[in-house]
Amino acid sequence: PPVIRRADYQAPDWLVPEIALDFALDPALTVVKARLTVTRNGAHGRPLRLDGDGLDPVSIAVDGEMLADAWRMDGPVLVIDLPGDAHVVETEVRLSPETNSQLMGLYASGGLLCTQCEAEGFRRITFFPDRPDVLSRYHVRMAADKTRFPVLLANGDPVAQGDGPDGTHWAEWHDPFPKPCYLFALVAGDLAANRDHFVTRSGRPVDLAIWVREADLPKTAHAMQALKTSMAWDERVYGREYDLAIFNIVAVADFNFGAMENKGLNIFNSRYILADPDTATDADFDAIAGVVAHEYFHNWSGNRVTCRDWFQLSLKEGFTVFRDQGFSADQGSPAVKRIEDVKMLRAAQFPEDAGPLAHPIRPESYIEISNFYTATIYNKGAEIVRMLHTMLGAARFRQGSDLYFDRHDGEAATCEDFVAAMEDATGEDLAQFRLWYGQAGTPRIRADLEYDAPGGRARLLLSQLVPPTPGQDAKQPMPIPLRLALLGEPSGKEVVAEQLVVLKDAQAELLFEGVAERPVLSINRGFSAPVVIESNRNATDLAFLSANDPDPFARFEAMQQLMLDTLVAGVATGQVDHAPVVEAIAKTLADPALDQAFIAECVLLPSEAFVGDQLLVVDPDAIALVREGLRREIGTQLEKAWRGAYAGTAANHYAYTPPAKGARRLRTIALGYLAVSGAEDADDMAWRQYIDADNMTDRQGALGVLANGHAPAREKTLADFYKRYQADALVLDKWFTAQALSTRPDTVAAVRALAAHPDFTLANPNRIRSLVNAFAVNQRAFNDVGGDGYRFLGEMIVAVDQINPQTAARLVPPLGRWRRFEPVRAAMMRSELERIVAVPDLSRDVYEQVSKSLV
Ligand code: HT7
Ligand code: ZN
Repeated sequence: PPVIRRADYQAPDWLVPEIALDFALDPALTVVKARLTVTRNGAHGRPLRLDGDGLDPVSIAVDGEMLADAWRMDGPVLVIDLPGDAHVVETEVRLSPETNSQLMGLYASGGLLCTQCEAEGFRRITFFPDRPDVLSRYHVRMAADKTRFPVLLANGDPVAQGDGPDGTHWAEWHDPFPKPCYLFALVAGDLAANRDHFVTRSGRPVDLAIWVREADLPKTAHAMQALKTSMAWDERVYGREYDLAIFNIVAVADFNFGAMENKGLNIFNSRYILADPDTATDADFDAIAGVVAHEYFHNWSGNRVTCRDWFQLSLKEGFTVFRDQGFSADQGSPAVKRIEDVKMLRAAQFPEDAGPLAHPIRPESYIEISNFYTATIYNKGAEIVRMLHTMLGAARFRQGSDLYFDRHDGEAATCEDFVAAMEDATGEDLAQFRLWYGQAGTPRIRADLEYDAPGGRARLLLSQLVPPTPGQDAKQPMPIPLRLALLGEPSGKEVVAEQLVVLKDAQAELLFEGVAERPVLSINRGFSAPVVIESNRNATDLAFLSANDPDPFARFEAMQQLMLDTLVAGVATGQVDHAPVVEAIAKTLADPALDQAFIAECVLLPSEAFVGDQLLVVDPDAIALVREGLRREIGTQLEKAWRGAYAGTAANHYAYTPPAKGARRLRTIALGYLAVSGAEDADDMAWRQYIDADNMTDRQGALGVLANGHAPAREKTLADFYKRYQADALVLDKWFTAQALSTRPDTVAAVRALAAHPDFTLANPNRIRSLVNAFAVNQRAFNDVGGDGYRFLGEMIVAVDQINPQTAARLVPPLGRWRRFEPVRAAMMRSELERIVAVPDLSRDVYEQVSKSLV
């Protein structure tokens, strides 16, 4: 398959300032007529090339004349020779939404018809220059059966509607904002709306509606509240107002991603809209608010200012993730939110950056752009924007973002435009900072502190190394903003106050005078740079920081590092010194100044996968043995404290407030430690928690704990859960996931059996993710030494690829980590990849991921 390169970018040959679309909608056969006003862009003689994917032109006309022979197909592309500089081109195509299992373009989901166009789905709907730098004004007419599709929605504002022949009706929508075709959307279906209202700060009224199946209306209140809060937040923090009279959101059950920011008509995976306490966990509620905010914020960072080409994807996604992270931090505990975001980065992005699929946040090439909706583009992209924010400060960053939005409003921009706006608005020299956009790999920072007690001097030696990644052997030093301080031990006071040090060179030395007490280094506070820190801090230093660092992130981090050092040493030597970790956890649990949500984050051990990421050669059995051993010690030695925490977090009734959420999280963690300690009543406690729960968080927590064990309560709970929630697809997903994540040795067999369960289907991406993606992150089960986990995933990749290549391709990375594993597993993983790549008619999506993983 052809490779698309950033360096080959050329401005479009033809622009399309206006497009009128006419849809005769029917799930079996939809007729799409398009009328494009095209203008030649510059002086050239090249023909008009309109992208298509699976389209057959029924008719083509230019300036009202049917064309017989002045067009041709170049593969999927429609090529038309045009004599003048401006023409009207009309095409007609036929689609079959109900057989569109890829969920790109126009497709059917649960009786609805809906679209997904980002990145390149519009070419599956009509012939068009499907690239983000062609911006058009859209006028859309839809007609459909009135009984089956009483609601007809598209971007922008409704302008007319009426009844047609044979029980049909029609509606017309007009979007006054020029937009790239990836932001086009329509929805037709039998939907009900939760309606609300927002008045912008300049006094413009906006009608808000969240469209769902009638029965789901009671589950939309949280999303609506999140939408209104996001709208106000973007006005307050970024000065950005909404710009249309209507903002519609539609929830659909079958969706490849989380949601889509189509102008004025966001389409969501229903899991990021529907919530009530009985069916959604606290994490679900938080994710809903975060995704609703994310899509809303795209109205400026993505829609008003869009991307010039898909290499600039992080321009909108990294920036928008940074914006949604800020929003979520402001809704609850900023410290806990930061910890969650960093955990996510480490779980998803660090391994990507260290593996065969590593790429910079602005990639140089791709085969299939859908493969680049990655943790690197999104989450590392957000970290890079965050570093700008840290280095410039909030006020100057805001000057930069104001200039960026004003300068590029209505345009398709680049990452370079973003950095240039930050530079021009603030006068900061960001020349070296630009390296963050082009260099892949997670920098490793060495930070060693030396103390000369008699002289009262401390010396901090810093160095950085950006590791080689595919296609990038040698790297240049990047600017690394490190918020750091020195804490005096034992007083806990800052003997050197916090400062922002930007490490620009490969090495640097910092000297501190007048240090009267032994200093302990607190570094990368707030995770100010997305790097790995290695330092000469020992277990005593880390334990001290975990109890005293005033920066909450650094405090959490010290505990994580202490645990990690203990586990890594345990894997290497077979000897585990449990005491420092147990003691540090005991102190944290007993600290009355800490809130429960924060304690919960601190007392959890790093995942088995994250421990593996620290090792040169991963042996999952050795890691599991050492980690389980430490968990058991923590459970047993602190049994009384866990019982206290469990009792202290018992709620009388459900509330969705930060303290109540923190209590629920700590409660299930305490239950998990009691279970692993072998406490006799732990299974009963879990069953009681499950059956007495008035919310899904407690219920799912108990189910997760029981799913790991062999108690009779396990089967009883799984059966009860299934019976209660069988009819609710989003909750049934949790039932599949709980089993896929089990630490039991028979999990591979159980997962295989679940894949044959009548409720399992490859047609629904949520269901695939709930079982297969969940299983693939279960380090123990997936890497079962028999190799059947790898075989199962390989079979799934091949099967899903026939139906939905994007979803299949997202299953590949766990196998792509083969080089990191011990030789027996590495060979089995590699041969699974080889088996997949040999399958005939593989999609571009899977081919790219598998072939790159084998190199
Ligand atoms: N911008 C949206 C990306 C998206 C997407 C990408 C590939 C295939 C399907 C998709 N659905 C949505 C989502 C976002 O980042 O807001
Ligand atoms: Zn996004």
